[in-house]
This record gives sequence, structure tokens and C-alpha cells, in this order.
Amino acid sequence: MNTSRRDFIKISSLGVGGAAVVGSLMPVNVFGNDKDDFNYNRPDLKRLPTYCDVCFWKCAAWAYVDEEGQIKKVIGNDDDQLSRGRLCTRGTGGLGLHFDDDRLKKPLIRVSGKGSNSEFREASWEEAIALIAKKMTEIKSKHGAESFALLKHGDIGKHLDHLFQAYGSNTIAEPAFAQCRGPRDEGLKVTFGESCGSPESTDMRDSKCLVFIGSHIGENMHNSQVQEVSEAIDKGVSIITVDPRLSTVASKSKFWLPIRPATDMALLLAWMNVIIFEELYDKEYVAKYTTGFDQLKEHVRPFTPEWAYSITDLTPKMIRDSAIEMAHAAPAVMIHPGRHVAWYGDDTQRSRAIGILNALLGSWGRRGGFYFNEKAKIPKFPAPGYPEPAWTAKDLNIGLPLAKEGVTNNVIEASLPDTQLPHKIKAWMVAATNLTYSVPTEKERMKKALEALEFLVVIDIYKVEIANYADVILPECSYLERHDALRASEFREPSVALRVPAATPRWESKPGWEIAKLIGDKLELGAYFNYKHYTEVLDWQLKEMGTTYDEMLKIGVKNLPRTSGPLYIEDGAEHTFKTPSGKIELYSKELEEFGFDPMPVFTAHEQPPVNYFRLIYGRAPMHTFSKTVNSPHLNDLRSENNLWINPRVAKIWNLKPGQEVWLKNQDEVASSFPIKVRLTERIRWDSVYMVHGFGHKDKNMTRAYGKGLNDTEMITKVMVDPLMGGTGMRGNFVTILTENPKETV
Ligand SMILES: Nc1nc2c(c(=O)[nH]1)N[C@H]1C(S)=C(S)[C@@H](COP(=O)(O)OP(=O)(O)OC[C@H]3O[C@@H](n4cnc5c(=O)[nH]c(N)nc54)[C@H](O)[C@@H]3O)O[C@H]1N2
Ligand SMILES: Nc1nc2c(c(=O)[nH]1)N[C@H]1C(S)=C(S)[C@@H](COP(=O)(O)OP(=O)(O)OC[C@H]3O[C@@H](n4cnc5c(=O)[nH]c(N)nc54)[C@H](O)[C@@H]3O)O[C@H]1N2
Ligand code: SF4
Ligand SMILES: [Mo]
Repeated sequence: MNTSRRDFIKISSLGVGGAAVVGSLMPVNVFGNDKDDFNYNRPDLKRLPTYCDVCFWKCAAWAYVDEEGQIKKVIGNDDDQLSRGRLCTRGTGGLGLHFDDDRLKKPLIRVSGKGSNSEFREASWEEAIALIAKKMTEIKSKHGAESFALLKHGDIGKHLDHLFQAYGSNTIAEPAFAQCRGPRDEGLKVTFGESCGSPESTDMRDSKCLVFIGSHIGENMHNSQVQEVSEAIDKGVSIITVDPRLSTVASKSKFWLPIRPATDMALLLAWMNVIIFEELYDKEYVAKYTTGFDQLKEHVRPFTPEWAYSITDLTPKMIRDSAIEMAHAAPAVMIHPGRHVAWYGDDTQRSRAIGILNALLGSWGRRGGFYFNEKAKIPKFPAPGYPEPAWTAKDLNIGLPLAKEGVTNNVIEASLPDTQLPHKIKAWMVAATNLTYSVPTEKERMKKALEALEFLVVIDIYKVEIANYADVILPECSYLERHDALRASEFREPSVALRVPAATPRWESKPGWEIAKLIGDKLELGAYFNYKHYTEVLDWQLKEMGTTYDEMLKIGVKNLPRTSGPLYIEDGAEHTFKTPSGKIELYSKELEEFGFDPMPVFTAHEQPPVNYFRLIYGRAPMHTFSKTVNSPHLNDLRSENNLWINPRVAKIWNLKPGQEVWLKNQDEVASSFPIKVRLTERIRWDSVYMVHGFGHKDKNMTRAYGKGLNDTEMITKVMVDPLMGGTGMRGNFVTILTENPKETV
């Protein structure tokens, strides 16, 4: 990395961006649903409401269908706060999940082998469901229902949560906690008594200064956020991006801070130091709403920008100037708490530090900072109470005081024959999560756990890698082919959105609600599934909420009035935070009582050894994790990832653009597939970068098989967050192999 890049870079002076020429954050073609190129008024078309399931933003949308029942187009619903009438490329290309002929077509039952040598045969739904119910009954009587775990993500999760709790198991976990936003949510809860939620309650459209620490909005395509950042850019917002890589949003920033990876905490403490000692903080807000300021002031006294310089590679001037920039915009400044924050194991504390910084600037509960969100309450369809399980997934979270949800890694750990955890898990149902791609584990541990299971059911739309260990595989239909639970996303106003099928399920696939009901009925849990079709549930719920199924068919999404009070703290008004003290806790007695640092501290993390690079990863605008890579529509836009390498490194290593290389990590794990080199100044010399989700190993995914490299393979060292079990994944180092390791060894 040359000196000018290491310096405090004002992008405008590089001519890459700058407020005058930046305009929108959306790269051309990212919002693909240009409404002008399609005649929506064609008499042969009808439109049906849905909400997008290509990621968890759940944008409300319309599916346009012709007389033959063919889905022609999916577009955003104008009345929706999340889509604002536009879908991102992935949402527009969501059709690909419907049309993909590589999808699972029938239930499959394993006949032999496990893993890569497994053989399956097709089965009828009756046979598959009967086998699942028989095994669930057997496991319940042998080991207790609790030993049957549900690992899920996505919309089918709600239906299966209900099934599992009716059955007697609350051994439930999903990667959205320990692999994603758990550390952030728990860190913010300790500080403010609540998290920023999902969608995050970031008031970006009215911000004067936006700070992104790793959050790479623009590649991370969470729809309304991208739109709000673009709006703020158009209004002249100043952006500060902290990222070892010149991300899309960094290229639109006034200040890019190309930090040495794993040292963000030092920067955050130095920012606090400047803001406190240069008296840039919001004195009134801090006095009125926070507790522990004096302790924080003493705590950060030594953490000067000069102290942080040698740790972060960021000059004291960069640190001071950017802190001043934020303070000038306060309280309309939003330091984004990020979303996938499971980085280095001290992530809850880093998220807390971000929270504290926002508090010092008075931005929590203020316009242009964070608003108070609200979610619609969906009434529960009448059903008996659930039996009380003897233990739940949370009981596996030994010594993790803030692990308030199931931790996937602990479920995996409890499934190992030699587990030290207090409860043993014997079977899994895995739905809409490709665990072997999304949960990092030590070498071989996941495989051992999978091999030890007495029974594994996988419910997916593809025969993904984990399905090769399954005893039974069930094909769910795509979201465009099914009803689902009502969407009640938290936002500025509460809302409810409906999803109905735009097409009939392809082949023999079935919707999640029906799969849950079929298993439930077979288990004689029919009282919990007291309806013939899910529309009865939807209609009942919607009537309770003052609307109807028929009305929702016409409007798709309904925004409801707020009932929880104002969006922001009104000037000078009293406000009680949901913390033990009722105030924003700059100093946390709660953490102190648990035996943890009451205020965030800097811990030095290992840096890459000679000839190794830190592996960092992120998103591409046209893909969601590993789930869209095979979609014909989205694969067309990008079929493989590439490896970002700084040209200086490439010169020393004699690497050429487009050259295929393999990676080997610190634990001697070599990649299954090669990845092509991309030379770019946009990455520091000590790191390499790739987009997560590629390198599929199952040949049934014909477009995705063997294309690109799976970052998770390289993530065998996990830095566990001692507060909540988050799995820090960015402490892995890779070296570059120019020949296929499988052929040379
Ligand atoms: N297109 C698309 N969008 C998505 C998703 C998707 O799959 N596809 N997934 C969604 C989901 S579930 C999530 S959780 C979010 C995740 O997205 P975000 O929360 O925005 O991002 P992260 O994955 O945490 O971070 C990625 C960025 O961190 C930078 N980085 C790496 N190491 C460091 C470091 O040490 N310090 C700093 N400051 N930066 C570092 C990388 O260069 C990269 O730019 O994206 C969401 N949006
Ligand atoms: N190495 C690495 N690991 C990561 C991340 C990373 O950036 N790098 N990101 C982390 C984050 S932030 C998150 S949120 C998690 C995400 O983790 P996951 O949610 O596990 O992500 P995917 O790998 O996309 O798996 C989704 C699965 O759902 C299936 N699927 C798609 N549509 C449907 C459907 O309609 N019905 C059913 N039943 N199945 C469907 C897909 O085929 C796929 O198998 O991963 C985490 N793990
Ligand atoms: S952000 Fe994109 S992929 Fe995610 S729900 Fe919205 S349109 Fe779909
Ligand atoms: Mo995530």
C-alpha cells in the first residue's frame, strides 16, 4: 500500500468520487426493476402480493403473472417502507429461484453413504413424512424431545418453531445470532436497553454525517438502507468509512480510513478520547440520559490518537479530523453498528463501543441518528400452550451471560459424541440454512457432528452440501409459490405484508407451512395445526388486526399508525432507557457483575505471519450468501468470486490478473477449488478479500459447482465472543498456492 493510500484519503481529491460527482450510491444495474420497460397494464396480467425472500430485508413486492400462470416480473410495492417501490437486483432476479431446474423436485431418502459418497432415492411425501414422524417419536422416547434440534433460517423457521415447540423441543438456533448480528444486538442492549433491530433503526436519510465501520452498504444491498444512503448523499452528507478495503461506500466517502484489520477498537477508543477531551460531546444529552461519564472519561484518557496510530496505521490527524467531522454533524450523525459483526471475538464490546460513541454524540433517539422503531403485533392463531421442555438451546450456552438465544456452534458441539456440554443432541432438522457454508468450525468438527447424528432432516430448495448428510431431504417450494406468515418488520411505522403464491409449487415441492402441518398431524399434534389451509390462519390474524385477506390481496402491505410514542426523544423530554439504571450505560455494572470489562478495552489480535494474509470477506450486490449462486438470473450477473490482492503483493508473488490460485490457511487446510486473482489498489497489502458464498461442492447445482472459492473452508479458527458465543471469523490467515495442492501432494 503506498503512502498516499495509507494517509487520510479524501476521495474527492483522488477524483474517484466527491460529493459533487457522487450522486447515488447505487451502481448502474443494481436496482434492476426499471418499471418503464414492461407493460404492467397488459390485460392478460394479474398481480399478486408477496414479500421478497432473497434476503432478510423482506421487501414487499408484486408478482405479475400471465394467463398461463407464468410469473413475468417481480417489482417493489410502492407503499412499502422497506422496498419503497424498488427491489434490488437480487429481488428482481428472485424469479431465478422459481425457474431454476436444478431445484429439488421430490422428497429424497438416503439409501447409503454419508457426505460425498451418499446415495438417495426418490420417495413419496407420505413415506418421507411417516419416516420423520417415526424418528421424532423414537428420539423423544429414547432421549427426550429436547435432543432433537432445529437449525433454521428464513421464513420456514416460523412454521418449524411452532412444530418443534409443540413437539417439546426448544433446542432451536440460527446463524443470524452467533454468526451475524448477535454481538451487535447484545452490545447495544447492554448500553441502551435495546438494539437497533432489523431493519436497523438508522435514520440515514436525514443524517449529516454517516460513519461505516466495516459495514459495506452498497455491496451489502439492504434495500431501504441503500436508498437512504443515496438520498443522504444527494443532500450532501459527509461519509466516513473505516475499511481495510475501498468498498463501494468508501469510494463515496469524504474520509476513507484504511485501517489495519482487527484494530477497530483502538480507533473507537481514540475517537472517544478526542470527543471527550476536546469537549465535542453533547453535554446536555450526556448529563441527562447517560450514566458513567466520569468513569469513561478516565478510562479513555490514555487512548489518544497518537496511541492509536501505531496500532491502526491511521495518523493522529486522520483520527482527529474524522472525530471533528462527526461532532460537527451531531446529533444528526449515525455511526452504523454494522450487521455481520462476528469478526474477532471481542465483537460485543466493539459494538458497545460504537453504541457509546453514538451516545456521546447524542444521536440515539435523534433525527439523523437513530429513531425508535415499531413493529406490528401479529395475533397468535389459537392453539394449546406448548409443553415445557426440560432444557433448551440456551442451556448449552455455558458461561456466556449474554447468549440470550441458541448458539449454532453449541448445538454442533452438543452433537459430538465426546461433548463436554451438559446436554446431548441426537438429531437435527436443518431448514433454509446451508450450515456447512455458514457456520465456521474447527477442522473436522462439523463433519464429526454430522456423522454422529442419529437422524438428520434437511429442508431446502436445492440439494445443498449439508443435504448429503441427511436421512431425509424435503423440497420446499420457492417463496413465489407459497403462502407464508405475515411480515411484521420493525420500522418507522409498523406494517404488515402478505405473501401469497404467484405460481403453483413446481414438481412436488411444498410450502413450509404445509410441511410443518404434515409432520405435526402425523405426530398427533393436530390441535396445534387446527386449520386445513394456511389462508385460514392469515385471514383470522388479519381480521384481528382490522383488515382482511381480501383487502391485503389488493394492497399487499399495510402501514399502521404508531402506538409506542414519538420517533425521537423530544427536545429536553424525560426518557427512560430499558437498562437497569434507566439511563444509557457508558459504564456497565451489569457487565462488571458478570466479571467482564464494564467499559470496552483494546485487545491486540494476532496479525498474519510472514507469507500469510488476513482473509476478509463480504457481499456482492447481486448475490445472497450461498443461496443465489445457482440462480440462472443471478449467476448470469456473477458466476464466481475472485481474490482481491494488492498489486504490490502480486508483484512480489509474481501473480497475474485472472490467474487461478488455491489458498491454504494457518491450519494447513487447502481450498477445494481455485479462485481467480483480481489485482487492485483497493485492498491493503496485508489482507486478501473475497465475496462469501461461492465454491459449491454439490454437482446438482450445475451453474455453481466448482465456481469460485468457499471462504468458510478457510475459516477453521474461530474466535468465540466470551459474552454471547459469537464466532469471530476474521482471525484466519491464508497463503497463496499457484498449483493445485491436491495434485502436488
Ligand atoms: N448483496 C447482499 N447484501 C447483503 C447480504 C448478502 O448476502 N448479499 N447479506 C446481508 C446480511 S445477513 C448481513 S449480516 C450483511 C453483512 O454486511 P455488513 O454488516 O455491511 O458487513 P460485514 O460483513 O460485517 O463486513 C464486510 C466489510 O468489512 C470489511 N472489513 C474486514 N475486516 C475489517 C476490519 O478489521 N475492520 C473494518 N473496519 N472493516 C473490515 C470488509 O472489507 C468488507 O467491506 O449484509 C446483508 N446484505
Ligand atoms: N464464511 C462466512 N460465513 C458466514 C458469513 C460470511 O460472510 N462468511 N455470513 C454470516 C451471516 S451474516 C449469515 S446471516 C449467515 C447466513 O447463513 P445461511 O442462511 O445459512 O446462508 P446460505 O448459505 O445462503 O443458506 C441458505 C440456505 O437456504 C436455502 N434456501 C433458499 N431459499 C429457500 C427456501 O425458499 N426454502 C428453503 N427451505 N430453503 C431455501 C438455500 O438453498 C441455502 O441452502 O451466514 C453466516 N456465515
Ligand atoms: S433487499 Fe433485495 S434481496 Fe433483500 S428482500 Fe429486498 S429486494 Fe429482496
Ligand atoms: Mo447476516
